[in-house]
Amino acid sequence: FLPKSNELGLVAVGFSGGQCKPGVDAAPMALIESGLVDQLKDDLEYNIHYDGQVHAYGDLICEDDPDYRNMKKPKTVSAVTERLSSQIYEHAKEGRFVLTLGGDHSIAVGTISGTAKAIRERLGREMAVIWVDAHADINTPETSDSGNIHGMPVAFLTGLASDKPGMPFGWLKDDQKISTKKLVYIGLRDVDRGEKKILRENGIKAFSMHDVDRYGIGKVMDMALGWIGRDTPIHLSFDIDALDPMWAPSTGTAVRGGLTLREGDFIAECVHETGSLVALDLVEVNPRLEQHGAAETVRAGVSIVRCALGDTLL
Ligand code: B3U
Ligand code: MN
Ligand code: MN
Repeated sequence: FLPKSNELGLVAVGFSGGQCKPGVDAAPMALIESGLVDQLKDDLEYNIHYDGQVHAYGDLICEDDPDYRNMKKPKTVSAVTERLSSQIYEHAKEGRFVLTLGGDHSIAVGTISGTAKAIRERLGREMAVIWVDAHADINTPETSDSGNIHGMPVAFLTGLASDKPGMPFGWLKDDQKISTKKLVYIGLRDVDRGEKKILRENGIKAFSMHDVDRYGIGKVMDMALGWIGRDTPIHLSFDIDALDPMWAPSTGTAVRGGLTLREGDFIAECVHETGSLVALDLVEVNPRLEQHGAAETVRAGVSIVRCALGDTLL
């Protein structure tokens, strides 16, 4: 149902305002400098549409940005994700695959809203999201302990949290949102109490590390893709902290007991094989946090992106 295309829109998002640790904004440059874009062009033969910049959205960073509903930097994160949403939409409506290099995970409010709207218009379908992460990122402003918006994007994208027009995130319209029924998590192991309640009460499909241990990643992927159903466009949002810190130590909130690099790559490979992948976010790589682990974390990120874009072992 998706015509095969090698057109790829790339958006580099140097934004860290959804959490408190600087450095995650340096990830897109680190990923590009390690040869990611050249590999996509030369090895995987993508025709890349890229404006050549890492967007920092300096004009949208708001100095006077007090907490609102317990959210930190609400105006800034809202304005940046709204702008990003239209950048992503412009690529997706041309039928391009959209690759976003973050940045912290708050940027998914922009990326997923952009693709969800374009896919609705272009294919008349509702898009599914596979969220690979140690965390569920589904806190509402009221359930969040930290107030960091990178822990809330899924709540806004599913409509479990919302703002009135004119308020932060009031710009998000229904045609930019996704259904809780078309959302699947993989890799969870650090989920807040309020988030567990939200997952339970909304019947959201989630495969924790316990499930990966019990069934193995092969069966987990069969079940995850089975839940979504064939011929459903998929947006993959990959938080590098889903991987165990052994493979990806340089990230803001590393949690032990995570996926191996091969399990992460396997998830990306399986989603590619469906032929239904329309967009990928790679987020939360922070090359400033670890002296030695940074290069390894960047390498893990490059590997995930390559696998999701069709690189094969043989
Ligand atoms: N659930 C916590 C912690 C967290 C979420 N995402 C990350 N950390 N990376 C929160 O702040 O909402
Ligand atoms: Mn995340
Ligand atoms: Mn995370």
